[in-house]
Parts: sequence; structure tokens; C-alpha cells
Amino acid sequence: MKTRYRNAFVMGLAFLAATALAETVQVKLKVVEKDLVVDNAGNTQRMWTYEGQVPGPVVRVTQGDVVDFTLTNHPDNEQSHSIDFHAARVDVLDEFESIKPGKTKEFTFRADYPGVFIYHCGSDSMAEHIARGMYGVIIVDPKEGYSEDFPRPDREYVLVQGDLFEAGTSADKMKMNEGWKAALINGKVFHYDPVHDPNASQTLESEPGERVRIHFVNAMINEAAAFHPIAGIWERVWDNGNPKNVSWGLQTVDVAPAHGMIFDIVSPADRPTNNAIVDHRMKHALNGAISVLMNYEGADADKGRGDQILLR
Ligand SMILES: [Cu+2]
Repeated sequence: MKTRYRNAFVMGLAFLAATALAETVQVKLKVVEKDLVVDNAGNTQRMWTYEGQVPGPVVRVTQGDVVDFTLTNHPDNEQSHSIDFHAARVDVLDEFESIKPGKTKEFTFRADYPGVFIYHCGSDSMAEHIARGMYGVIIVDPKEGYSEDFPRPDREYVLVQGDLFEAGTSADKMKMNEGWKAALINGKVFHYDPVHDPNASQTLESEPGERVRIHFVNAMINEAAAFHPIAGIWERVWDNGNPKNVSWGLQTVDVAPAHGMIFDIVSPADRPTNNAIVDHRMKHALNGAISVLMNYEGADADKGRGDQILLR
């Protein structure tokens, strides 16, 4: 009898723990239209942004969490804007509707599927709103946490690839990819590539042998990204970032526009090495989509951790 009571008590605790794990997470994003630096030389272009940044802030929740979301369109803006969370199952005409400058929109959704998802503006012309920088990443960590099949990484980086068009390109031309100028990695051309751009001051870093996890999202409006680590192999790849969708030992993986995937790379433990993380489509790589990953003893311990998973 004692045992039965104890089992019921333990089961009760387990139930409490399970329900306590799912949280309501408040997320607020403000749309700001502003001139923003788009390369390592400091050149600016008129961009439309979430929170004044391209990409917008990384939203991170756990599978099962409810996101209590508020979108504000700053009163100084000229355009109507909206948000489309790919991690949400809602009504496109309701939750994802456009709001005018000065207006606010609140809605909730439960993050039912784990993975790495894009969020973006869906207002007309969607091509222009995305191409001007209205995108970001929501990571939904699996409720089971890490396991042998989905190991804990030593470092994590978020890389978002976007477009840069010539200033003044019309929405109709953008839609057809006319006026395309460069590829942006986390908002800048050759952001982490001092090899191709002497003005670049940052690289991704890790210690030799560490498991580096890259949450990659392709925010380009028309083209897939052929994601490849030069001088390395993707140890494992999870399509959409879902632990159930695992592939092993891949070289180049096409990531469709508005898709996200998780890529793990493990460098040799016995020597320092460098990788160039590229979109292997040469027109993208050689116009900005190359990032250097340096694996060396004494790598910056903060990089790839905490709020430094997306290096600004
Ligand atoms: Cu917009």
C-alpha cells in the first residue's frame, strides 16, 4: 500500500514536471525602417527590419511552449508590415495580417514542431519586404532535449543568408531577381570572411575537435543555397532541424528559400584547421556567401555560446 501511494506521488510529480516544462514565452518585435550598414566597409542601404537589425533577433523556445507575440509597426514607418512565423499553425488572414504604421498586433501560437524556422514579413510585395531584411530565426528546441541521436553541441552559430539588391530596385524587379547585387550573411556581405574582404573583422571560432552546430536559414527570395563546409564534411544534418530527420556525412545540401536546417561539423581534434562555410553556387559564394570557421586552441570561449550564437 505504501508502494502504491509512493508510485502515485511520483507519477503526480512527473505530471507536474511535464506541465511545468511548457511555458508561455513573451516575444515582442518592433518594425523599424532605417538605413543600415550592409557590408564590412560601412556602406549603408535603406532596410526594413525587425528591431533595427538584419536578421531580426533570434527567438528561442522549447517545443510545446506558447509564444505570446506582439508586433509593433513604428509610427515613423511608411509601410504596412506583418510577420509570418514558419513555426506557427494559425490563420494567414488573421494572425499574419498586415498592420499600418503606429499599430500593434498580438497573437499566440504553440510551437508544436522542433526545428529551425524562418520568420519573415508577408506584406505586399513580399519579395521587397524580405529582400530589404525583414526576416529572422526562431529555434524550437526539442522537448526531449539532447540525446545520443541529437548530441549537445560545444558551440552553436546562427547563419542567415539573404539578398542585397541595388538601391532603388523596384519590387517588381526584385521579384524577378533583377538588380541583385550580393549575398548577405547575417546582414553583411562577406560578414565573417577576412580572406575575401580585408574589412572583415570577425570569424566563427571553435577549439579543434569541438562539435559546432550551425542553424542555417536561407532568407533569399528566389534561390536555394548549396550549403557546404570547404575542407570539412557535415558530420550530421537534420532537415528542418528536427532530430527525427537525420542524415550522415553529407557534403553539399540545398536549402530552399524560406527553409532552415541544422548542420553539425566536427573538426580534427589533433591539429588546428580552418573551414570556409559557403553557398557553393559561385555567384552567391563570390558575392558574399563565404564564412570562415577557425578551429584552433585558444578560440574565444564566448563565441558560439549564449547571446553570441549570432555574431553582430
Ligand atoms: Cu514588411
